[in-house]
Amino acid sequence: MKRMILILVTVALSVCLFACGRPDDKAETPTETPKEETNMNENEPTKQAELTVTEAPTDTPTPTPTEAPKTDENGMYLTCPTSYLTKKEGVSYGKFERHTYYSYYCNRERAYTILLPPDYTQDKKYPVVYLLHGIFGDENSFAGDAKLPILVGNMIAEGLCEEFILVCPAMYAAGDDTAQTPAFNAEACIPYDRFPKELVENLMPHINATYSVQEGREGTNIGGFSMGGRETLYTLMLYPELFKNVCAMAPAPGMTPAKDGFMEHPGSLQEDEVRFAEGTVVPDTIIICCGTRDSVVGKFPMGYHNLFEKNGIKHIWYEVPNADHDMNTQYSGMFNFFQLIGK
Ligand code: FER
Repeated sequence: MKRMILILVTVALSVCLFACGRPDDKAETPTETPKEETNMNENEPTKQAELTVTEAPTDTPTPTPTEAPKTDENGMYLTCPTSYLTKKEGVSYGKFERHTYYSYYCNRERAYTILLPPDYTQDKKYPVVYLLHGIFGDENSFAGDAKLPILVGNMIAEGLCEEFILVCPAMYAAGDDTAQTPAFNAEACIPYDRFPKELVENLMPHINATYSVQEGREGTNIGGFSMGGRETLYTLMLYPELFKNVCAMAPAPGMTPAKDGFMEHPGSLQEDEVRFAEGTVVPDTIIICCGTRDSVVGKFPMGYHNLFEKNGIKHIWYEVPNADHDMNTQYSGMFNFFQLIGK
């Protein structure tokens, strides 16, 4: 028996040492495409394992599972409580479906995935969240994350947000069938910058016509991660009056002129253009967040925050402690963002 316990303790210690002792290989800016670094298929187990779990020191009482997580002065949860990412008995969870719609802007069928509320019914009108993936991703990027329906299901079940429809488009809106070429150059960014128009003129009307949607600003929200965060901000600047809530998680550089280790960005807008004309109806809440040690977009998200502040765009900025360009940042952002839906 003793031997058994010894073996168990040794195995547990080894696992812990291995997990904790992984070299921090993301401390430097990658020189290649960030595909591997950024974990575009967000359900990769290693990233899930990196979710911050705050352990109580041994000399304090064990916290109850419902212990309130840390919020900042704006009420933002710095990390997503792990309990929301765990399946619970008695809670129903939705399943992503994949569908297509016709784009008159791109002259072809384009795909999206959609997560309907577990008890979806035509008798209700639901708010919609459009969620934009990272660079080189597609409509499957978020749908491939098994934890996302769990997060949404738990938040709805606990009354943290209203039931809503989550739509995950494919952003790369090339005007022809051009295959997506992994490249960091101005030309390869153009199809991403075509997405706001594609969303508003083609995808939104399709979603409104196909599902039981609370149409208009009150029911329309947009968020995204990295390249999706950048295009979220660009969509906000082009169509501020269309959205109730906006959340840019670790937004990539390039909406304004910038240069990083990947490329030089001419800027979809000049810094002076990042402002709203007086009287413009703007979203109730705009969140920008980023991990404190993001090794892909670095301090560019903070740069957007500074620019917004300088140009008088009201928003919330916060940093996710110890998070890289990873799921900690995304779940934290989504946890705060989704709480605004329907409120
Ligand atoms: C860049 C840095 C990061 C960039 C894009 C990214 C197009 C996107 C990263 C991601 O989506 O994870 O300079 O330019």
